[in-house]
Amino acid sequence: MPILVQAEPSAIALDPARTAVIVIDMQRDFLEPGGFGETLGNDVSLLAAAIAPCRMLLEAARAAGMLVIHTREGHRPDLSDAPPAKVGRGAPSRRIGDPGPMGRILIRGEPGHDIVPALVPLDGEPVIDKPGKGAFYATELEPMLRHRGIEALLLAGVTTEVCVHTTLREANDRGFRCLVMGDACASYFPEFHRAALAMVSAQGGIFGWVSDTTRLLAAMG
Ligand code: C5J
Repeated sequence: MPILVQAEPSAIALDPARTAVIVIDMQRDFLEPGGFGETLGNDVSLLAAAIAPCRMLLEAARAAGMLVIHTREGHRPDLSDAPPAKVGRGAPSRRIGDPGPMGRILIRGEPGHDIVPALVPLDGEPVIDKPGKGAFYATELEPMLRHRGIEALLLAGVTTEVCVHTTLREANDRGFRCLVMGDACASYFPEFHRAALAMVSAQGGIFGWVSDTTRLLAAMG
């Protein structure tokens, strides 16, 4: 049964059976002290605002039987999938692969790579491990969506202007309709968060639609 979600720039009709929720990179490495985000000089506490809305989104999606997918940004322990340009840039306090208080920074299998406890995936929910910012690059996400007949995506997670936006742009070019859940996204830079959301719905929805969990839940009844 289709639902109509109020959004910018206009309401969007969604068929829950053909819509997937993608929760992007809600990992300890980005949200907790001692991880990748903090090594870059960020105040990681700013991302906590997205946790409760992501949880509401997950609960609503699961209750409606929607496909839920989680992503994690990170690299193989031998760094063979980590571009030297990514590992070497900037002047972080610790580089990707260096030891830190939550294990090696941004490395698969380390505690920092885990999704935060409040949003742990349920058994059976796919988790996409991605080496890049976009969830489509070098992953099996696209066939996973196509095999299930998915045509629309609800996007949430961190950070709004980096991994959420990169995934949104990749999805948009692949023909998926994208609805960004604004309150379920967050950035270390509140002004980037606002601008990133505005970019989605500007020009009649150049990349898609923007809404929030309050309006989604109202639509889902
Ligand atoms: C970043 C991400 N910000 N998940 N990654 O490096 O947005």
